[in-house]
Amino acid sequence: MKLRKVLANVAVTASFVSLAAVGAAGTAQAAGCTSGRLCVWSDSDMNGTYGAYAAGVPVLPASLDRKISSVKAWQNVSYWVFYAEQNYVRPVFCIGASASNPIYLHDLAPWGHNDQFRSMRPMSVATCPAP
Ligand SMILES: [Ca+2]
Repeated sequence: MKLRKVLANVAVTASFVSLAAVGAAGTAQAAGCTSGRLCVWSDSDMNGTYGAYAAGVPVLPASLDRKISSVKAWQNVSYWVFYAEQNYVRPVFCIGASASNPIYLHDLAPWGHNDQFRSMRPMSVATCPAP
């Protein structure tokens, strides 16, 4: 129940902050952030090392392992679940996005998840596993 409430708050916040989503620094890097992908950055505000994924990542590259600070979910059809351990162990956060509602989280620190994630994957159902 607690996790579902976080999701609702993420959706509201994301639609609010998306007005300022495309900063000058992140625009070029986000060019590869195409429909259906989850995009992540090592720094806040879509800066630093960048990765875009269309499928699950059981082991993040060293440049992003426990370094992700901002994320974008664009036109995903499912929820992306983030884990505090490799190989999808210990789910701690998830975000949902639709074609009409891209989600930008400029800074994971306020959510208590900065530099935490070690693996992540899309879930086919619109629910998040219990942490
Ligand atoms: Ca970071």
